[in-house]
Formats: sequence, C-alpha cells, structure tokens
Amino acid sequence: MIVSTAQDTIYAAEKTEVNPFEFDEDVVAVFPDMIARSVPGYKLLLPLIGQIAGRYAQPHSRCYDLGCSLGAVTLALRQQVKQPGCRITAVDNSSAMIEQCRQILAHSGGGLPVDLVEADICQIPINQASVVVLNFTFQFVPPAQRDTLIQRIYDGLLPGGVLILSEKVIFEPTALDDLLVTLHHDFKRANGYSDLEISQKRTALENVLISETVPQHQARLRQAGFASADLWFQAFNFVSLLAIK
Ligand code: GEK
Repeated sequence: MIVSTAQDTIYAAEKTEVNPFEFDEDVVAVFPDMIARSVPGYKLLLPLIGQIAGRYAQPHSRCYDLGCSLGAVTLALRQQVKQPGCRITAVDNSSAMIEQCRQILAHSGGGLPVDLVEADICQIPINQASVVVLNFTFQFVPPAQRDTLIQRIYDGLLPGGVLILSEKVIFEPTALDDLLVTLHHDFKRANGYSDLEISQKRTALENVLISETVPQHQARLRQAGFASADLWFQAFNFVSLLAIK
C-alpha cells in the first residue's frame, strides 16, 4: 500500500505535554486520514483545483504545488493539465513528506513531469509559472515572511497566471467566527475525533498555524499586484481564493 490508510490517533491519548505540531514521520503515516477528517471540503477541493489549473495552465510553463505534502494537488494537476510542455514543481520542507511523496508519484503512472523539491517555499525560485497552488500551506508560513512570498509568486507568474490559495481563516465579527469554529469541531466529531483529540490538536497548532481573515489575504494579494483575488470555495472556516495576474 503506497498511500497510507492508517487512522490518525496521534492525539487520542491524553498527553502530559502537547508539543508544537510538526510534519514528522508520525504525521506522514496517517496524513491522508488526518487531512480528510480535519479539513471540511478537502476531498472536493482537489479535483476542483485540477479543473481550475486545467483552464489556466499555459503551454511550456510551470505549475507549482507549494507545500505538496503527499502530492494530492500534484496528482490532480497531472490528471487535468493537458497543455503541451508543462512541468510541475512540487515543494515541501518536511523530509518525511517528500520521501513518501516520491514513492506515491513513482507509482501513480504518467502525466506531466514532476520536479519534487525538499525546500522551504520561501527560498525556492519561482519562474515561468502559469499556476501556483498553496493548498493549506500558507497558514504555516511565519507572518513576517508572508508579504515577500506572495510578491515572489506574483513576480514569477506569467501574465494571465493564477494563484490558488486555500486557507483556514478567521471571520469577523467574532460571533460568526465562533459559529464556524463550532461547526468545524462538529465536523471533526462527526468524523470520529473525540473532544480530547480536538482540544490537544488545537493546542499543538497554536502559534504554528496562524490564520488571517479573507480581507487580509485579499489586501496582500492586491498589494502584490494581482488584478483580482476572489473567494471561489468555502466550507465553514476553510476557504480558497483565486488570484489572477
Ligand atoms: C495537500 N497541500 O494535500 N516550506 C515548504 N513546505 C512547508 C512550509 C514551508 N515553509 N511550511 C509548511 N510546509 C497539501 C496539504 S499540509 C496542510 C498541505 C495541513 C508544508 C508541511 O510540511 C506540510 O506538508 C504542508 O506544508 C501543509 O493538498 O496539514 O493542514
């Protein structure tokens, strides 16, 4: 079995101390189950991202999957981008993720060629891009580096190129945010997570996953130069934006 089907029980037992969340071997071993049971809409988003990429990819350009984890977006791009001469650059800074992603891609058949890179997405060159995807990765980038990364993505995109930015976000007013957070926790409970698991995971993600509001994301995208930056998907407090150069 190349893609693990193991169940995520990382936070099932009470921990004396909850350490900051890391994308290590333990997480990699359960990652497909963890993300599907934690992120509402995740499974629906993947083919839809592929569909958008299929429309915006330009011949002889690059598609970037930044924070590729086990390559779910890369596989969607591989299936749905048909333009000639395209290559995918898939990047993650977790060596455990990259190792497992390499195995998955090797067994996933043909399609666009993929350059799989173990690196910080803030450090890699972005060139000749027609499609850049940040599917729930940007929220892990330190806030001080966020403006520069978006600017570098904008600069590396061809005219007419797109950035697909999926994020867990904060809503205003607080009452709306509270409601969407509650609905997200209900979603996790309905998927089999206990209150203890939900609470310990939340502690682990504090100061690791730092959410912003949709208007904050839109302002940064506009500031970088994007002609438009609109919401195209929302499931509770998880959204995806399409920014067009
Ligand atoms: C999917 N997109 O399945 N540089 C490179 N990688 C990073 C960085 C960074 N600075 N920060 C975090 N990551 C995937 C899901 S998961 C989302 C993305 C989640 C990587 C990190 O190692 C992890 O693999 C990924 O971003 C975030 O569609 O688990 O909520």
